[in-house]
Amino acid sequence: MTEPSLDQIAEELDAARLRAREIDQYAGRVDLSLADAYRVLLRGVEARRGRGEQVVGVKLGFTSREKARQMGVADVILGVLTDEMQVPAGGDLDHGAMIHPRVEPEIAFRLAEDVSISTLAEDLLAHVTHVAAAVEVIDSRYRNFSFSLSDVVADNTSASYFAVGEWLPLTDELRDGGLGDLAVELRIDGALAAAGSTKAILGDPLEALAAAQRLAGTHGHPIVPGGIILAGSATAAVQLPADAVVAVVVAGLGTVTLSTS
Ligand code: OOG
Repeated sequence: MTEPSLDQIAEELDAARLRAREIDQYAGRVDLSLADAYRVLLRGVEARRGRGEQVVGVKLGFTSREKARQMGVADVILGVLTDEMQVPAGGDLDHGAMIHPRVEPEIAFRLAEDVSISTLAEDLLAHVTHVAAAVEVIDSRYRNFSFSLSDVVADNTSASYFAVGEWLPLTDELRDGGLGDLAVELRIDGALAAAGSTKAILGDPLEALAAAQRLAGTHGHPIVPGGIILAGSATAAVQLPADAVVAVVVAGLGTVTLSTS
């Protein structure tokens, strides 16, 4: 049997997402290197752009040890966010349009409006202007959320939807260790579903910026003016039920909610 091309893999993953139908992981049947997996990811993004979506940022995965342990992987990964994935804070998601969604408490950074791809050669942190509490919904296109590192990268790091709370200026105090140990809560219908600290995100979420810079520089992710960087989950992911209200509370940064129907 011939192996599918990178374009075919990108198309299969795109179709699985659009139809909300899971597929088998490629590991074990297709030899997909990590570099090729990133090529598949970026082809998938190109297909979405071709349908009118705009890139609004990037997202990290596996920045927390607990998250990496939950999924059995070891490396930090970087996906791409489009405008179609962004839900307004307090917005609603159609649970039936997803396969087996999970939710994660995160923090988000925002880049200055004058940032361009050449910024990648510089210190990305110097171009961050704002920070916010964020919630990410991941929805692996693979059966049972079972994947290898290359599989999950090809699948745009399970990116599905996200919402960002009120943007706060990234003050000198926050730049200077103030983001390093903030309490994080994930609540579903008011009940505590997961709790942790921003410390779980690479020891300090500012480290996520260096990781994003490194991965985007290596694999060619687009970095857009005013772009959002989701720093990765502070806890293990939690199953997202239908007809629920989800709240992420980050001490000092505020709360962001979304609901499902
Ligand atoms: C991959 C995405 C992980 C995070 O914040 O760690 C992620 C997955 O677990 O399906 O977004």
